[in-house]
Amino acid sequence: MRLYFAPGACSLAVRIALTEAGLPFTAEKVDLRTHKLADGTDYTAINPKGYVPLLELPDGTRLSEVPVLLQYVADRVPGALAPAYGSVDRYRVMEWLNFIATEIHKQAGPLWHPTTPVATKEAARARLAVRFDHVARALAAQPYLTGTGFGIADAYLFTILNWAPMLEVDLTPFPALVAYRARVAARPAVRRALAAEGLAEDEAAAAPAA
Ligand SMILES: N[C@@H](CCC(=O)N[C@@H](CS)C(=O)NCC(=O)O)C(=O)O
Repeated sequence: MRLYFAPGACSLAVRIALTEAGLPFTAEKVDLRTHKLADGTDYTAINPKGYVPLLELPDGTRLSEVPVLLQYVADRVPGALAPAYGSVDRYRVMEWLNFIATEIHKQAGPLWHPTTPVATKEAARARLAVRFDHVARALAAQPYLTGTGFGIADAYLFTILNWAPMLEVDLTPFPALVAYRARVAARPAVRRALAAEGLAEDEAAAAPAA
């Protein structure tokens, strides 16, 4: 498999899942400012959407969208990172993936852009705080989103939480989230994934991630 990524962007979630699963893959860095690969190849010819992540399967099939790629990876190693497809527990994972994608990841979008008005940024931070409160309540009762075991929803949430310092989003009102971020960052596979993208454990994203 080949993962198209930008350091610290949401593609990190897929790298974490691949690394946790112990699956072999190569990684191709995309410059999100120019939408080119290191050799000058036009990335939009590979992924017309222009954004990362993209996962190229061994047969050349190309898949995109973080929640889909995470589930593809999880299903390569049944039971390790997500419950079986079709089970209620799996729908719970999908519920979290959708929540993270639409209510957290995309709510953070305006915070990446220097041209976003201050009032719009403050409104986005306030909306994020409401969503973080929901997540923090779940994590106050258990170490990971769906219970005692790390899963693909955690790979995604951790990746987005890692942007907090860069986006000037204050997590300190949510001690359960601060503890969770440290807990996930300490996992050996997560440390390897961060190191592979040149990120220290507490370093925020280096790439625009709208
Ligand atoms: N819906 C997409 C969103 C992906 C996305 O927002 N990617 C950002 C990085 S986190 C990106 O590549 N932005 C640059 C661009 O849109 O050109 C997914 O789930 O994969």
